Amino acid sequence: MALITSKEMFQKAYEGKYAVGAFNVNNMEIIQGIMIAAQQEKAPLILQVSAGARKYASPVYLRKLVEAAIEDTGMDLCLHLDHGEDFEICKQCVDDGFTSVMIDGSKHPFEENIALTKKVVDYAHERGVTVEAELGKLAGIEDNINVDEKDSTFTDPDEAVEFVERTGVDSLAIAIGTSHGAFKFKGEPRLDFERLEKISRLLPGFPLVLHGASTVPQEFVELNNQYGAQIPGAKGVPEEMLLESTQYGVCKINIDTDLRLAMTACIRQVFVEQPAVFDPRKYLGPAREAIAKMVAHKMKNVLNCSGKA
Ligand code: PH4
Ligand code: ZN
Repeated sequence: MALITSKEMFQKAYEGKYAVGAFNVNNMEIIQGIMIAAQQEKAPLILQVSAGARKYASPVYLRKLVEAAIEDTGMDLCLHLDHGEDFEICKQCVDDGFTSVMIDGSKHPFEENIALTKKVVDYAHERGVTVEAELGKLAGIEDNINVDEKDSTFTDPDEAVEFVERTGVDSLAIAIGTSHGAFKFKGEPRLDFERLEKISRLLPGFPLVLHGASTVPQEFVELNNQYGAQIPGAKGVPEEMLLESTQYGVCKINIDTDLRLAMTACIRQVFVEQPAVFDPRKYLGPAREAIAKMVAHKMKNVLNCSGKA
């Protein structure tokens, strides 16, 4: 039982044509819910901490909770920094014992993104830590988007090859139409599979990453709205599209919004149906159970990674 890098996980996922779920964690109940599912499904697992989560909880708490999860379950897992925006935060996480970091230089011009990513790769690899980078800008495919707009936003396949070669990065987050949050598509959900297919063909054996990959389960959107939330029209990536992406080198699928939706829906339900309850365990407990059930469903039916740990 230990913290492990993503290296071997991704090799196996690539060959087996499945994806490892990378779940964002912000507190104990979220971690526990995910661990229940991963244990039950015997699934490989990445727990990821964003810069915002790290700031909210203070760097030490989430790391210690993840250590507790490993000790409690005896499972191996990868602890990953999500969207590190500069060298400093990546360095801190490497020094703190994270086994994987993301340097997100996607907002910088190509050459600057390469230089920043390479600096992080050099530091992390010397210390046995794997690195994810990002190329392209996450955005949904609007109905009226034209080819030029798509080319300026989404990941360019030839640039992806050059980027990987020049940085030595271990995995690459690509933009093909997914986006963060609960409102991913105005019209019908669409991903640029042609682009994905080309990137994966040009980078054989190389693991790709999908950010913004929550499915936004309608049962939780409805439950939230039924109990007072105002999130009409929330829409995510259809499960079958995520499953299809695993056929084209996508080895890591990021999920955060779905955890938030499930947790909040359950808490809202308890607050409305049991107004006398004010013991946090009485509303965080059901939220943790809902997360466990939802994550197990994803591992089995969407990521196709049950039994692969
Ligand atoms: N992420 C999650 C980013 C969370 O600052 P923050 O803690 O809000 O950052 O990287 C994803 O790709 C999640 O995608 P999703 O929104 O579709 O779940
Ligand atoms: Zn992301």
